[in-house]
Parts: sequence; C-alpha cells; structure tokens
Amino acid sequence: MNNKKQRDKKTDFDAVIIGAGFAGLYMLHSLREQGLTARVYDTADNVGGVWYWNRYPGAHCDSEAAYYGFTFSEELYKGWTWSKRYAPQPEILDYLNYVADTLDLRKDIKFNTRVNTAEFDEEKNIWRIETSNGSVVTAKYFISGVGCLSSSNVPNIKGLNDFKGEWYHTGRWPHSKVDFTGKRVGVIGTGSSGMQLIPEVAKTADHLTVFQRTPQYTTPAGNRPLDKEYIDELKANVQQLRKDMLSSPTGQPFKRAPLSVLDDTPEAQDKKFEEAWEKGLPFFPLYNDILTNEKSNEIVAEFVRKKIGEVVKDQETARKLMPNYYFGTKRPVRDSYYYETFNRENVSLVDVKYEEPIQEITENGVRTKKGEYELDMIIFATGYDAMTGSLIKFDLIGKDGITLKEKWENGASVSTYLGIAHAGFPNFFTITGPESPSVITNVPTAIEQHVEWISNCIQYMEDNEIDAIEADSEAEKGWSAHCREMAESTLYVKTESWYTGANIEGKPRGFLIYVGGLNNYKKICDEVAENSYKGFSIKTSTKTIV
Ligand code: NA7
Repeated sequence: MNNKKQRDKKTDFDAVIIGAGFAGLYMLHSLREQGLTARVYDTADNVGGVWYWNRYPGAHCDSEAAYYGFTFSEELYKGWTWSKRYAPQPEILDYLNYVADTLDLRKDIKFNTRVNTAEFDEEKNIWRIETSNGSVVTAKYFISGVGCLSSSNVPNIKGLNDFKGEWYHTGRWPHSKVDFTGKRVGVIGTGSSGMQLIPEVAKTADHLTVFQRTPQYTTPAGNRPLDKEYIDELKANVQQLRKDMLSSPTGQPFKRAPLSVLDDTPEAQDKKFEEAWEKGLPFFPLYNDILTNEKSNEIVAEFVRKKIGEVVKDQETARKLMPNYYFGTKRPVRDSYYYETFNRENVSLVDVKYEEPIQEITENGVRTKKGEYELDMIIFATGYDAMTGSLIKFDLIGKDGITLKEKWENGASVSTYLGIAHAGFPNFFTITGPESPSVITNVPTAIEQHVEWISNCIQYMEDNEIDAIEADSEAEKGWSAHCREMAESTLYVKTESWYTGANIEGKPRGFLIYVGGLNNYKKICDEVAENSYKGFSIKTSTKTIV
C-alpha cells in the first residue's frame, strides 16, 4: 500500500533514521516496503555502523555468524555465506555492504552527515532535524538506530596531549594500517576488544604492556571454518531458524539445559566444562542457573580460574588474571589464545587496580604508582558510554523544549517504555534502546524484532490517520520498575560493569537492559500492539485518545 498517496505531504520525509548499521538499514528497507519515504544519516562514509568504526586487528563478533544476520528475507539469508563460526570484522562489514547493495539502500542514505539537533514541533506533530551539513529536514517519524555501543570512551587521564607517540581507541580505529612492528605498545583495557586485540599486537610488537583494571572471564572461542552441510541446512530452513531465534531468550537457536549446576556431581560438572573449554562451546547453555545462583556461579568461576592457572606459566601473572566476581556478569568474552599470550617473552601485565594505578600519561609513556612505562604507542581498549551515550550526544528535544538528556537527568535515572518509546517524545522510536533486551541477546535478532514492531506501529498510525503516538509517563515508570525488578533477580546487578554504567565516571548507576529474555519481551511488545497500543497516548487531528 502506498501510504504517501493517501495523505497530504506535510514533511520532507515520512521518517528520518540515524545510523546506517544493522538497525538503520533494516528500518529503511522496512519503511520503504510500506510505501513510505525515509532518509538515513550517518557520520561515516559508508554503511556498517559500529562495524565500520570497530576495525582493530583481531576484531570479531562474539555471536555465532550463522545467526548474526537478517532472517526477514530468505533470499538475503541464502545469498550470503559466512566463512567462520565467529565472523571477523571485515566480513561483517562486507555483509552489511551486501545488504545495502542487494536492497538498493544507498540512495536514501546521506553519509558524512551528523544529526546535530532533532526537535519536535508540537503544533504540527513533526520532527525538524538539523544536520552537520547545514540542512534542515522535516519528518513525521524520527527513529534512532545509533546502537548501544558506539560512543567510545577515552578515559580522562592526565597528560594524554603530551604523549609523543601514536595513540588509538579500538572503537575509532583508523582505516589505514597501524603497524606494531618493533614498537613498544601499551594496551589499556581488557574487555572484549582488548582481549581480541592483545594476541594480535603481541605477534609483531617489540614489547606489549597490558594495563589491566579488572580481569575478565573468557573462554576459548574455538573459531573454525563453518561446516557446509550445517549452513546448507540452515539455508534450507530459514523460516524455522527465524522462528527459533525469535522465540528464544537469547535470540539464538539454543536452549539452556533444564538443570542447575548443583544438580550435577563435581565430576559431571567438570566433564561438561572441560568439553566446552576444549571444543570452544559457550558455558551458559549447559545449565539454567549460572546467572542467578551464587553457588552455581562460583563453581563455573572457579573452573575458569583453575584453567587460567593451568594455561599461564608464570603463576604471579596467572593470579593477576584471575577474576574474583560473578562469572558472566561483565560481558562474557570468547577469545582466541588470550591467556596463552601472557606466556610470550614480549608481553607483560600491569595491574592498575590494586597494585599500581595509572597516575598520568607522560610524553614517553604511562606513569603508574610504581614507575614509568616507556611506550611508542598507546591503545585505549576502554569501551563505550554504553546504552545511552549516543542518544544524549546530540540535542534531541521533545515537548516543552526538554532534551532527552535533561529528562533522564531530571528523572534521576533513565526511563523508557519498552526501550522503544519515550514520554515527552512523540513519534520517536529507539531500536535496541535502553531497557530493551539489546546487548544480552543476539543483536541482529533483537533489531529485527524492534524494527518490525516499529514498522507495524507506524502502519497502524498511517491506517488510522494518527498524528502522534507518545508513551505515557505511568507506563514508562511501570516498565522501568519491571526492568529493575527483573535485573535484581540476577547476579548481573552485583558486579560493576558497563551494563550498570559503572565504567563511565559520574554516570548514574542502573541496569539498562531487559533481562527477561527476548521471547518474553516480544510477547509483551506484541500484547501492547494488540491492545491498541496500551500505555501510549494517541493523537489524531481531531482528538486525543488515551
Ligand atoms: P569494555 O567491555 O567496556 O572493556 C573496557 C576495558 O577497559 C575494561 O577492561 C575496563 O576496565 C577498562 N577501562 C575502562 N576505563 C579504564 C581506565 N580509565 N583505566 C584503565 N582501564 C579502563 O569495552 P570493549 O570495547 O572491550 O567491549 C565492549 C563491547 O563491544 C563488548 O562487550 C562487545 O559486545 C562489543 P573495568 O572492567 O571497567 O574495570
């Protein structure tokens, strides 16, 4: 149906979307299929979103490639073949280019353009969007596809401007080759990015010094070429795969074994963990209570600590690498030879949390409490202002001139309705926004669910000549309370992490992810839609329906 033909054109576009990653690309395609017009803006000069910027050596996705893509189109799924179980960044970027080309999306994307301001016009019920190239466009719908991990965090360490060598952040890696050969390199940060990068740097650097604040749990990824028969089988059953992913808690077609770690004998536990470690299988599907039962969690944690002690030869280094918090409550990492890297002669580990905190960066390197480490290059693998950072980076102005940042600051915490909608911001939608399942699921699956929900909502509005839809404050409060309650039933909230906002100085603590599972979340969203968008106020040109 061509909606555009049915109503007078009041705006330049029906929708403006920020971000040309997974979310923005599918949102654009989906709206175009509905006969609507849309414009995407992205600061990069090509598609890819976080996978455009996040291109440090060793960068891989930690979701299995066979499931890390779109399933809304059988043709699209069948037309692409991943080479490895965990895809390297260049391949994911190629995939997103393949999506953009196959669906002919580029003509509606403006690259090298930042959205500076988006302001809602209450009288006309439209969004006015101003960009870095000076243009101002209007749209009825404004949609964020900025992603949860795109606002990179370079810590405010005294003296960085004085450093005479090169420095980089993993999330803003240059497009030209960065050469480590013969250099003294320091990596600050040991999350997923650091743990993927460190083994690569160690191969050619003269010396690598790893500055570790919190040790992280990681288990071997067991990356390997994908079995052709398995891929052919998935391709022959795309609809089933899609169904399985959307109806699972994690957005992947895995089921958790219906038993507690404590139901098994120590021998049986050990056998399962050993097998998972050897074959590179994830630990979470082995039991159903690793993230909810302290005793169960400690058994897994102790197994990984034992493995660190076995793999790392120098026991003092091994001790420093052993985490002492709940397994999996910081983003769990899948690595390739991370612990083994500390057996190399040219690699050393510095504990900057307990033993020698970083005091400053000097012209020659990093000075800790114990002394100066001379470096030619510093790499910050220090992560992101996750979940909210990119949404408050520009002026997003809703009703009464209040920005989203002000709304969240005034409310003392982030609050959303379903992670998709925001009281005070009519016709504005966030794809994988805070308080949705997002990063603890397979993100492309979460994106598909969100994009389809938003598309259906927009179709409902077009069909019923609705001018504006806005989340109610009460519904929003209820959703945030529900999210907190769910999080508090897990061990996630007991650990400081970027999930809780603890990695950014001064950021209010909370837990901005819905942990009840993608399957349950989808049911809730569908029920809201089936009940004429329960929890939303709907405004037509003649009346407001609450
Ligand atoms: P993460 O997971 O946030 O890791 C950042 C790392 O940097 C982590 O070890 C931090 O220690 C450390 N960090 C942060 N600030 C500092 C300072 N000021 N000094 C020393 N060390 C610091 O980011 P990643 O990029 O690795 O991964 C992000 C996600 O991207 C990942 O989960 C995948 O989903 C993709 P901390 O633990 O905070 O003490």
